[in-house]
Amino acid sequence: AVLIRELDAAVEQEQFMLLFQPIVRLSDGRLTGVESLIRWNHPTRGLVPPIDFIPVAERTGQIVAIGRWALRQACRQGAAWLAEFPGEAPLQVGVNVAGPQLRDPNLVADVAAVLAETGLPAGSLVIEVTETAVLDDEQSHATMIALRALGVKLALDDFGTAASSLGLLLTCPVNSLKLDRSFVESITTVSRQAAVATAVSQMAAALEFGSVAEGIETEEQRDLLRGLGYEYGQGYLYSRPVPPERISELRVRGL
Ligand code: G
Ligand code: G
Ligand code: MN
Ligand code: NA
Repeated sequence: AVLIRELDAAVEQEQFMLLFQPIVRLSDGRLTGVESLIRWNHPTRGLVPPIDFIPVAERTGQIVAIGRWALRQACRQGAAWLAEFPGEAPLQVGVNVAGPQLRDPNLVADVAAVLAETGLPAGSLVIEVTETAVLDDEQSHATMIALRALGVKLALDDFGTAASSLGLLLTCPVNSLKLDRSFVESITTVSRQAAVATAVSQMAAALEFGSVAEGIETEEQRDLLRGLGYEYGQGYLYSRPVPPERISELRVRGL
């Protein structure tokens, strides 16, 4: 297990790095955005995957400091791409924000400060929150409203996996839903998965949320999800999470 003081050292010494996974428009396969995904480059253990330290950091509260680093780094990178590809539609940059971060009273001020510091337009930042983080929590709701007021976009991540009620969608101020990859995994063979994916797509459209399908690994899954009306997609079919230079290369190649 990860030690708390190791994580403190990691924050202090900036032992983290961000990878970026492409998000594409399903109708034409164009790159429209990225999701930033943190990695911990531990001095002796090597690359530690998020599953081995994010849950710990959420329990200890260290996720707030880690998340602040990730937010700044992602916005810096987003601004760098803007400067690198001035004529093109700006990439949407997704940043995962965990429950304790959303409940941090400084989050909105931090986001505003980072946008001002990096020059990334607020509309290029997409904050990804989970159902669990926003459920039944007035403070989180107020925070999301304040983020929207800054012009930042919000996405409901891992949609369909938490014990959320559909009523959440009536009040949750998000711009888009990200269908969890567990519903995509067997979508071409398990008709019940396809039924759920269909219902989510129709509901997203009716409620005027954008829709993103996660975990697309095959062309069959892509074709099916595109047919169901999913606007955007993400998954190994397109690309694994990659270093920022690889995203630049994709842009150079006209994706
Ligand atoms: O990249 P990977 O599949 O290993 O990510 C696993 C999980 O770690 C993701 O579901 C994501 O929610 C979480 N995660 C990745 N990067 C960040 C980050 O920068 N901040 C937070 N809070 N969670 C992250
Ligand atoms: O929970 P969140 O959506 O933030 O997590 C994204 C995670 O999903 C990342 O860790 C990423 O590596 C992983 N991921 C992205 N695309 C695929 C995929 O096509 N298949 C699988 N199995 N995992 C994926
Ligand atoms: Mn995510
Ligand atoms: Na997800």
